[in-house]
Amino acid sequence: MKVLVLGGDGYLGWPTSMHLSAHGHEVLAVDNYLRRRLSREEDSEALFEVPNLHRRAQLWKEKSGKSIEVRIGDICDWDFIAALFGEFRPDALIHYAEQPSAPYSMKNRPAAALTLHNNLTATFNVIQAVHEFAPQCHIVKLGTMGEYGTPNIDIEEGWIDIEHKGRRQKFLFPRAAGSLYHTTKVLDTDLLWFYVRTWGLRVTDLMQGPVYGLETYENRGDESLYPFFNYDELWGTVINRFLVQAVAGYPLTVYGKGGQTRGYLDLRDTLQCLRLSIENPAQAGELRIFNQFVETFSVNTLADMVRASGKRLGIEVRIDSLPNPRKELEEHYYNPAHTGLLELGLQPHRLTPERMDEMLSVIQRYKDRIRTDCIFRNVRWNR
Ligand code: NAD
Ligand code: USQ
Repeated sequence: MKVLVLGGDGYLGWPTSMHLSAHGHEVLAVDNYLRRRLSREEDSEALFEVPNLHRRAQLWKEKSGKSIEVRIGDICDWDFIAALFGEFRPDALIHYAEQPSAPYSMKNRPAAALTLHNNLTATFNVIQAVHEFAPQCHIVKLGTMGEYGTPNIDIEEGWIDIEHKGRRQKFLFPRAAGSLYHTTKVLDTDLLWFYVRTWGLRVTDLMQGPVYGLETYENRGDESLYPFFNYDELWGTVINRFLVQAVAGYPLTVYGKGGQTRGYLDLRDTLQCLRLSIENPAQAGELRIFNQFVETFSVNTLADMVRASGKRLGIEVRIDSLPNPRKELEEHYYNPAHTGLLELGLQPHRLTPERMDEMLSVIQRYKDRIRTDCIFRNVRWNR
């Protein structure tokens, strides 16, 4: 298939581009380096430098013999995205190209405005470009489990049947996001649903939980092909952060009571989920929603798992309980369904002690590069 990967330089986008290329798809990776720019501006750069996207594609070609095409540009710019679709008529596109950090979106008004404008305009332009240039193209959009929040009932995969005063209808599952970033994902889903109903687009919206890891089958042992790896408060996700904190001898930053529970997945499973989604497309006029995670953990459990891994590797890991900078439930019910991707063939990788030790060992190689000043900056939701 011809696949457009929007956000192809990102933590998920670059490994996805290689994975699809390895599986015989023709990939065009697009990015405007927004993530690199913002992390530089915030003085919160990744654990190690990575080559630019053109250079990455060259390195991949040398390793695999396969080509990934690259374009640098902003998908919020209509002329750019229109030219892109004029040149490359995709069978499917993966839309990763958003500002993905909840803390960044809550930092101050300009960061909130950037998040709102970038994420919604990007999704709007993708919808318009597909409608105008490639109406059969399957849009695979990254949403987030955080769209649902933490309701006191089981979370279904996107939809819920409601019976009200003797009549029934299927509705989008109620959403209650916990940050402005997460709210942009709710709004994206509404935009997609509107245009699915109106124009008959084919869309898969993937409600993904926090991802962990660095190595995939395509980059294993080859550091030049690693994705960038953030561990700071703004851009790092919790497991990746805890691994780096453990190596740095920095007490693990558990926010509040630590009972916050989320659905997590290995980077390698993100790649499988994306490939399975594009190889088994949604129907025209369908908004298909999958909950994309493998296992649920509380923050406390994750901290204990990292401490146990440290012990096996001879690292003493301390755990700290910090006043929670976020506004979220710290003890709650959490039971989301997640069967759709398993039914498509997902073979999950679990967060075993071996996997934890393997990741911790990789991070140990970069111990000297860790900057402890960006680990906790206390971006507060109630500022
Ligand atoms: P990322 O920031 O590393 O990747 C996003 C990429 O998109 C970046 O390289 C960025 O420069 C690019 N981008 C942003 N706006 C753009 C624009 N207007 N034009 C062109 N390129 C643009 O983030 P990620 O962690 O790889 O996440 C990818 C997607 O998956 C995001 O939409 C995120 O919300 C979602 N997601 C991520 C996780 C996770 O744990 N990493 C979990 C759930 C959902
Ligand atoms: N947490 C801590 N200590 C930390 C960091 C986080 O206790 O040092 C807690 C948070 O308070 C939260 C949980 O760990 O309860 C997860 O936090 P996170 O930073 O890993 O995840 P989040 O901010 O929700 O965002 C990440 C990605 C985002 C994606 C989301 C999926 O950055 O792009 O959408 O995970 S989900 O969480 O399911 O909405």
